Amino acid sequence: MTTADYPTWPQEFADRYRAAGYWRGYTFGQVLRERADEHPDRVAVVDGDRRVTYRELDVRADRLAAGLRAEGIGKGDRVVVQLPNVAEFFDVCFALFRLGAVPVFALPSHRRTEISYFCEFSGAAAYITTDVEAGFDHRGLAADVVAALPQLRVFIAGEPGDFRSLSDVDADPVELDGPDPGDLAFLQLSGGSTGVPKLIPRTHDDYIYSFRASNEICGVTADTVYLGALPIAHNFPMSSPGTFGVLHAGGRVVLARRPSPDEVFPLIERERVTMVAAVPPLALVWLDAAAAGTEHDLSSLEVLQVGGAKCSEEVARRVKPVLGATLQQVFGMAEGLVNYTRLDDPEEVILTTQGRPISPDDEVLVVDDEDNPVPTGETGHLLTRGPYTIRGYYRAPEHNAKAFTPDGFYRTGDVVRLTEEGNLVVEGRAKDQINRGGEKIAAEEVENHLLAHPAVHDAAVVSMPDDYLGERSCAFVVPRGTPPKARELIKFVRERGLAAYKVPDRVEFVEQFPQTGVGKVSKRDLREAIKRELVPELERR
Ligand code: OOB
Repeated sequence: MTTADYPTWPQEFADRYRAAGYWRGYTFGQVLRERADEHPDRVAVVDGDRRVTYRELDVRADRLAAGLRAEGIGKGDRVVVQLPNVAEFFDVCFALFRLGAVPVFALPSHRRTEISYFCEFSGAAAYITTDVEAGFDHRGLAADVVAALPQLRVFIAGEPGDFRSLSDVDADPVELDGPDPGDLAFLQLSGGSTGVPKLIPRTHDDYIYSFRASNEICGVTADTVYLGALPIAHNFPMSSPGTFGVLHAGGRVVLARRPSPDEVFPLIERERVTMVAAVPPLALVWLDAAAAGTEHDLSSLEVLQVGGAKCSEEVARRVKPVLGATLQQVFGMAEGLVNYTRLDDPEEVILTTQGRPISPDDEVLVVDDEDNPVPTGETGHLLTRGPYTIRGYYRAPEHNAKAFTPDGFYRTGDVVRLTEEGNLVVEGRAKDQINRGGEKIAAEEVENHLLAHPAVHDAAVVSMPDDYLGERSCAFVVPRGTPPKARELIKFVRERGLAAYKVPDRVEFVEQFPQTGVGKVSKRDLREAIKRELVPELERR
């Protein structure tokens, strides 16, 4: 693998980040070895009745790495990983990290279209997935994907069948020519605003820094018991400080298969969980369930992190009284920059802002449409650059030219305001994306799928307000001839093999789209139109 696949930090920045002690020159594989040597018998991961110690995880990672190598997977190879919240996720991650192979972290909700694209675009050597999860047969998905990509190796974390079971991939550890700390560790997915999801290249050095520094901010130590309730392959529960931060600190990761209170509350009680991360709608469900009265003792919970989408002040205010935990707002992105409210911030800061960056070297600019800085306190576009923010996406030079400024700032697409004390408040979004309760939908991606229907002349997907998720998606469609049934279009999109959260929540037929002054579709007018239509519906409830 060469860095020709993605732009990286200019030498002077890399030197500065090393000199400042952010990039410390060690890899994920080494982190696990050190923790296992320090306290081999401590429990690292709890998955149902399984308790995996640091030594067991370390040994399994070595054996799996050797086994995968014997299967022909080596340094620099991409491997699409789609696993639910199971202990094997960590075996796979650390095995691949030690090999220097590069996981591409898909989410369990991704379907044929997304998985095929990740495999194809990254040129993946293998796809590691599960058997049946949440009622969905991932083996069938794997069969579909491999039919078009016959060279792809498939491994299943679960019962064997047509494919090799991961548990059979096992060999005596061998000496490995592992990765360098500056090498690509894995590819994360961007929420995206374009036709296809972009892949985010993260290195060992930069990513390890992000969660080691997060640990300090979030008070993570060897005594932390972290509950993974969101899908653990997502950047938020992975590294803010997430499961990786907690393993770095020698703490304990507890996995929840589902995020509902009936699964999460008993786990908090049984494992004495101290910290958990949620998206706002999930936090709301937990708050409502706890407020309605629960037989479970949740008193061990010290910190509830809420992020991925804006947490309303109303929800924020309930956290302490209802759960007894401190709220931490987290405003981050898989491309890098993560902001936290600090645990000892004044209450108003915790309740009304999305916090401030991790690093003294995170550069944050708030600019107008011409990239000129706006006065403090005014709203503008957030640009950022720093020791754990990428300088470009993987294999996407054309997109990079737009998504980054010439001097390497990432255009986040978020519209923010900076308070006098230096905290960020997210005010909106300029990118063409819907944030459906933390799940990101690139409008263009869904529009392309709608346009594939013969009765669709044009399509524009926008957000519409929703009490529970914050936003849902609405597809405006200009039909070709007689409009199809909305139901039929929705079914059509679903059957194209798209993750369910991307399927439009509503379809509206129109004769033509409102236009902006320069003749582009005015999504702002479309958002207003659907909002107006929803007002009476919301009032009726
Ligand atoms: C996290 O990462 P992504 O990559 O799924 O999404 C990033 C985008 C941000 O650019 C912003 O638009 C939105 O999600 N967002 C928030 C937010 N946190 C993320 N918008 C408002 N308030 C917040 N607190 O979502 C992510 C990654 C790491 C940590 C936390 C979240």
